[in-house]
Amino acid sequence: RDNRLRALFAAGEPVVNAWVSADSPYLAETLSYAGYDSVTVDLQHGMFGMDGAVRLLQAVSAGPAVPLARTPALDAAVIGKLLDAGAYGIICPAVDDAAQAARFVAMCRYPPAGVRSYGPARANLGLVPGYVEQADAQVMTWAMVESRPALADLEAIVATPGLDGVFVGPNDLALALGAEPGLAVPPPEVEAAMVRIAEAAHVAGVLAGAFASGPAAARRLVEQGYDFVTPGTDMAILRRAAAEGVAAVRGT
Ligand code: 3PY
Ligand code: MG
Repeated sequence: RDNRLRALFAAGEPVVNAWVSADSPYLAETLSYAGYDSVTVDLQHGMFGMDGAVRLLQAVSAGPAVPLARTPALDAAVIGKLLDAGAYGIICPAVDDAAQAARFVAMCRYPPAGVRSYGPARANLGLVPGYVEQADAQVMTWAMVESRPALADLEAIVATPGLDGVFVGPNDLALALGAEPGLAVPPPEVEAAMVRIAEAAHVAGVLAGAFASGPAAARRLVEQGYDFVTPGTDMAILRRAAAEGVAAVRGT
């Protein structure tokens, strides 16, 4: 299957992404059918390891959403395995400077453009023959900007050849700026940095993505020009719906 996200981004549509942190293929499959454009399997903070991530990527690809993964670190072995498991894009946490961004892009690309090792496994199944020829164009690369060094090197990071976009982690960015993480709407200094990040991305001709606490915060990011938004995690959705349901039953 082609990575439909590229066409959506080219059409200027805001792309809406779900975030999987629970080790449940059934839940991941349900999210894939729920209307999201993509579903990201989060190996950084999700409650599963690589074996779980493989099953979750399979579950996402059973439905219409594009399967993506967040690697726990800038690690060629982990990134290569997630791509071999069928991720159509990688979100890499804490990319702190342009040198790291370049290494990240190289880990997602086959030689001569990069250093990805041959062995596409599951990734091959829908694209035989021709996976290797197509992979570099299909796989999207998202470098997370969520630290002070990354803000300082922002213009160089967004200029990294082959980088598709930057992706803001508002909670780590809040910690980095001495502000409170986990708020419904990011504190003003974080929001100001996020506006600057989206502008820098667009000036360089790359995409701007971000995590958000929920739908209202994600909508606000779309209004600020963000191309790719994540309205909360699977567990945030469940917690919110559960609390609303209990309150409705109790009449509180
Ligand atoms: C952050 O907000 O720091 C993230 O990485 C989103 O999960
Ligand atoms: Mg983070």
